[in-house]
Amino acid sequence: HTKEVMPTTPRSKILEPCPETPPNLVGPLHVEFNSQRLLEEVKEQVGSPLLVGGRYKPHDCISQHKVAIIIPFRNRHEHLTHWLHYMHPILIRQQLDYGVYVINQDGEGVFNRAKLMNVGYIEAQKHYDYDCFVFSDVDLVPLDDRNLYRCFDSPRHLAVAMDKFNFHLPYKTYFGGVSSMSKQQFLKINGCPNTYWGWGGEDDDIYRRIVFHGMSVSRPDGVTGKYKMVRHQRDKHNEPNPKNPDKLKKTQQTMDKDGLNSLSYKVVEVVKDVLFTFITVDIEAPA
Ligand code: BGN
Repeated sequence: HTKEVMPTTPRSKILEPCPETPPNLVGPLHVEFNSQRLLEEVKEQVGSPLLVGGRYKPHDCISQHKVAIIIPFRNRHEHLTHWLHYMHPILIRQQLDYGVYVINQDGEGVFNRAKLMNVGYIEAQKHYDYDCFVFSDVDLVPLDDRNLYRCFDSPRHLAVAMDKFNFHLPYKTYFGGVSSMSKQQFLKINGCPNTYWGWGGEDDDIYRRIVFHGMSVSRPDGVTGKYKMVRHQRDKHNEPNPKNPDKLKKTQQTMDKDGLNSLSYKVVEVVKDVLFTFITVDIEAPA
């Protein structure tokens, strides 16, 4: 009496690299910010594929893109909930090996978006060996999932057709909203400036750093690059700073001493949620 031998399916198959073009993208997306969303509901709806800290990697292929998504943040929890609701499914379809880092400016001092971007770049690397950094405003969601949240041969500007600018670039050198840079590209430009307090100009400074270091900016086309912005009132403690336009004239002289190599801050708290890692930082803001 011989035992029947069943053919066995291997438990751990050797994984192949994910394809260059993700196969499950759907193209144009429906996005609306009118409904109230609760973080708990979003967790139930999109949280199950994620690892704690807002981390994910595909299970059926090896992702070619280790991406930290960095969100400069303060007091915009409703926007963050919308962002998470829409972005996690998109990033999963894009087959990224990614993590979401919300960099929360502690206190009520003047806001500094670009310094928070530098902090995100440094802090994310304490969690994983990221090779690509996508910097996104919390109120921007792409209207097409073919707009890839990964890095390219040149620094990339992703938010090229925002609804608030009538689905056009407001000007040719605009670099605001959502952008990506590889580790190598970000190091080359010494990161972002730390000295743009309040609203305006920091994105233009980053654009200039890129150009002054001999690189160009890549972009998706105007259809793929459409974005919807959550409508909101101007934030407190983030007024347009009249000093910023003058600073822009000096980018070339200041960029190699104002940036990653002069960054100083203190981590106040790190909280890992299912949908994101929330890092509160003291960036020594003026009152
Ligand atoms: C520009 C701002 C950008 C902002 C865009 C779009 C400045 C520098 C002064 C010359 N630049 O005017 O930071 O992203 O508008 O709102 O303020």
